[in-house]
Amino acid sequence: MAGLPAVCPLCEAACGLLVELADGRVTGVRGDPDDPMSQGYLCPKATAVGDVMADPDRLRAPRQRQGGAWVERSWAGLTEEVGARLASIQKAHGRSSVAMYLGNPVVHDHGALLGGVLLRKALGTRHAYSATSLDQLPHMRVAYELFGHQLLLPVPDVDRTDHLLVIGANPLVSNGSLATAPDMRRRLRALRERGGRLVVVDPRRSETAAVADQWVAVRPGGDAALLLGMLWTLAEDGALRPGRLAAATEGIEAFTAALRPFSPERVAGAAGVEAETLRQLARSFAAAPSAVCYPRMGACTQAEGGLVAYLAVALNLLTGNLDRAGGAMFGDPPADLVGLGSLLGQGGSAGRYRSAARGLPEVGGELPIVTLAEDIEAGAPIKALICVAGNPVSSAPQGDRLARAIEKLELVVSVDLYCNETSRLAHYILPTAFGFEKPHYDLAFSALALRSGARYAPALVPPPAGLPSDWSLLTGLARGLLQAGGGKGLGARAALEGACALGPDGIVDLMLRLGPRRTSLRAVRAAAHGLDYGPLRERLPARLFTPGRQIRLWSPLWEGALADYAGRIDAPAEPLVLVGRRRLASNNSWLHNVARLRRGPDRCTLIVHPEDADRAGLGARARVESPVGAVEVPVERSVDIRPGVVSLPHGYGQGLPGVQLSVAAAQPGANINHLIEAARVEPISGTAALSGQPVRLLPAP
Ligand SMILES: Nc1nc2c(c(=O)[nH]1)N[C@H]1C(S)=C(S)[C@@H](COP(=O)(O)OP(=O)(O)OC[C@H]3O[C@@H](n4cnc5c(=O)[nH]c(N)nc54)[C@H](O)[C@@H]3O)O[C@H]1N2
Ligand SMILES: Nc1nc2c(c(=O)[nH]1)N[C@H]1C(S)=C(S)[C@@H](COP(=O)(O)OP(=O)(O)OC[C@H]3O[C@@H](n4cnc5c(=O)[nH]c(N)nc54)[C@H](O)[C@@H]3O)O[C@H]1N2
Ligand code: SF4
Ligand SMILES: [Mo]
Repeated sequence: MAGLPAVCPLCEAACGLLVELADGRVTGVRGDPDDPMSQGYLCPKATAVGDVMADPDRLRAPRQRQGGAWVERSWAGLTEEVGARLASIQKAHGRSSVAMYLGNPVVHDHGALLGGVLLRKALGTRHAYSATSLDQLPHMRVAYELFGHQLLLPVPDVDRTDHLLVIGANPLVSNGSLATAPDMRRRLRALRERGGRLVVVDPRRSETAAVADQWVAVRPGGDAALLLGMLWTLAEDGALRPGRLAAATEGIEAFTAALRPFSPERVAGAAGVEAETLRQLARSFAAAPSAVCYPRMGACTQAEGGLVAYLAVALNLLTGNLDRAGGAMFGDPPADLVGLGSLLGQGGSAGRYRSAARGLPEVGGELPIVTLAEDIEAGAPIKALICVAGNPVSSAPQGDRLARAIEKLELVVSVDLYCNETSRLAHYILPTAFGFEKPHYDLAFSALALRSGARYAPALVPPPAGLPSDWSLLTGLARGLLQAGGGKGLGARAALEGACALGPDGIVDLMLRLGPRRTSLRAVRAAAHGLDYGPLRERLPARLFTPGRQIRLWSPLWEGALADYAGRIDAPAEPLVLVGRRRLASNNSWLHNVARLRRGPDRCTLIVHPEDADRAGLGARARVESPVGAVEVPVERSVDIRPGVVSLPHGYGQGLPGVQLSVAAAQPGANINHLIEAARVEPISGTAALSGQPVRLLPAP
């Protein structure tokens, strides 16, 4: 089978594909062996791209809710109409009266990403939210504080390291996150074959922990304690040797002094890990020729997420493993969003304004999504919401409460493929092109890839019924808004018209020309399987965006955070807490309608240690209760989880009224976020503490 080169838009691995088409339909997909990154790898979800494109439940026309019923609309004049309604709300109630939420798939489409940023700029609203505050925001906050740019995120150099310490990531299922490295199984096998060591810190023996040299069953939320105990040990051993970057780092002494209260004996209880194990973890990390600590979802979407993200950078830095081969390196993208952002004076921001009810700070121009419902309830002047490729009613804590708050708004616009948990509440659903109907350039993930490279895949088929791309829809809404006198006016209009003259591909071309490789989109396109510029290189201190190009390891922020943590480290452990997990054959909330991925047994199960199951008298099903909700789910007994911890996947629960997902709703499962308290955030960035929710178990019929 030959097949046309394409890129899988579903996850960060961004595998190269070869796609076979017949009559405009996808009839076959396989991995592209000539793709320099993925080398022929693909996962079972790749076929789902074609399934979503052809899904009968996919919306093929825009629709408007009129008197409780959906009415199909034509595209003619529609973006002007919606833009004008947004403008009139802004004129009556101020620019921030229109809220905007950008969901995860926005980052997987350069047109959606650029169009989303432009629309957000045009709106000029302070009520901007995204999936970031359910995900990697702590890492971004740390990058901004230490390196001066919120997108300067270190990537674990998995292919060259001798020691990989994974904290709260499960790349064998997630296929890697903030690390574009397709086929993690092969890469981890290669690590061990060259004599390297894989250590996984996770309350559950995850699929990745199961192939590791060592599984450390940390207490949920105990990772900051674990890292502090490790750093304390190395300080005591005199083994903190930052090497080359010592001269470019401010505050090493103050940081080291601040470790004093956190001896392994002192932190062992909070970590839920023996003091001796903490010493061993520290010493084997420091002794390896190269080593990297890789903290992800489970490490940052928890009560101490900001500290964990910070301490992981500190561990890499102070053992000489930051910005070196086999350590934590910085991406080297030919189209460089980081460089461009700082050219525009946008390395990031924090605390310029705060959410109304709880006073959580803005980070990078966004407020935490957990504040949206409470701010609407508290009467903040939010009257409208535009939700782009996102499903916060499913993906954010207490989504049921968010749904009730959204129902109070005057105008809700969903830009989405489906009528799902969130878009069912909209006044307009504006569907777009998807998958191989859109061109692909990895603007975001090329900056997180283990190798420097560039790859462009053109659209392979036209979208059905003339659906617009996300780019043209979002820029159309921005134009409609500005023309009707809403938004930020002149400056935004000039930026929008300039960007529209180029188009998303033109912008990428310009970025490639201005970027470090001085290449062009034409050159990239000429290489059908992509250009490969090789492994990552040392970038510091030149790549730093801080004054004086210094890594700001120490500041009052961290001083305060560590002092606060010392004050609560001895708090008694909750008897039972909930953590999440992912499944290979799903993607957050939205691939549940693909029949091919739903074969086999119900996977929305609660993993419970037999001791906990017996104590609660559980049979086949359990009722899980938290202070904010309850769900009933099938029980899966397993010793592969720390006692006192239960695990439930996220993204389920499609059985809500009005959802039009026939496959998913037939076997909807339960939504974990109905149990998670929106009040629980990590204090540094306001990111939702999705993990570590206290719960109670009861037998269910
Ligand atoms: N409890 C718990 N909650 C979690 C997580 C967890 O681990 N546990 N994970 C969190 C994480 S990491 C994330 S990233 C978020 C994700 O949360 P969200 O970004 O809010 O939601 P998704 O589930 O990714 O839904 C994406 C939506 O985009 C639509 N879509 C897909 N492709 C396109 C496209 O090309 N164009 C348009 N216009 N729409 C498209 C889909 O139909 C779907 O409705 O969830 C978070 N929520
Ligand atoms: N198949 C599939 N792939 C996906 C997705 C998907 O939904 N399905 N979603 C994509 C997205 S948006 C993202 S952001 C990535 C995320 O990808 P990863 O960062 O790899 O995250 P997860 O797979 O959720 O794994 C998180 C792990 O953290 C553990 N954990 C929970 N709490 C704690 C804790 O307190 N401490 C520690 N140390 N561990 C803890 C959990 O048990 C779990 O094994 O995956 C992406 N890839
Ligand atoms: S790992 Fe699977 S879902 Fe992710 S990009 Fe590759 S084929 Fe697509
Ligand atoms: Mo994510």
